[in-house]
Amino acid sequence: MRKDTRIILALDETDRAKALKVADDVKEHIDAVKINWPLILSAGPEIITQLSKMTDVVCDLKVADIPNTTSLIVKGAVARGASAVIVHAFTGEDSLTAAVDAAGAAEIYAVTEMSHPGGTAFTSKHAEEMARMGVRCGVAGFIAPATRPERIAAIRNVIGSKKILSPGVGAQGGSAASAISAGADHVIVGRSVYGSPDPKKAASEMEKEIRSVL
Ligand code: OMP
Repeated sequence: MRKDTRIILALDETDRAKALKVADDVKEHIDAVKINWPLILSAGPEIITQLSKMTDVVCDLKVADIPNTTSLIVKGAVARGASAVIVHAFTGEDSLTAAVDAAGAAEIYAVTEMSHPGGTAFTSKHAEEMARMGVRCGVAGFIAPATRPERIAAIRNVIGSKKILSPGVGAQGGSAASAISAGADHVIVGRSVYGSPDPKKAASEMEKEIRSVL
């Protein structure tokens, strides 16, 4: 995935035509598109291939399964054109290793704690431990919350030069500039771009905000 604007668009739009239009409108302001179940369930998995012709596609399937099933899911996403797949780290070393092996040249990003308030209830307490395990398993990077920039810094402390993608900016209350300043490589942003009356302008403004702290 390129590292230019530092923005990954979370395309949780459920109207296929609108999703493709938003992606096309903002493509010069983003480094990749991240798609999750809402778009895959409404548009079908071929949307992965279609978007991959426009930009890098991160498949946010948040895989949390046994190694064999994890491997089948990751292979399926990569075969359709995904450049990266997001999996949960709490499943442990065997499942994470299976994901990395199945991805081949594609990247695996592991979630150690989620950005919503519930993310502090259980997994946050073990996030650094899970991040160290992820480094051992060879993941490309981690998902860390823009809603709690101090947690981005904590994860950065234990992962060296691995990448951090940070969701939770805009609609969830986090700031893109704070996330990047805390050590994120990219922010993940959804509603405040695709739900804006002018997605291109919203993405361009976020790009400027990020450039101001680089
Ligand atoms: P907005 O809140 O609309 O900007 O969207 C955020 C996107 O990031 C959604 O697609 C979420 O599923 C995703 N996400 C989080 O919000 N929090 C997390 O902790 C992890 C993710 C993710 O893995 O992408």
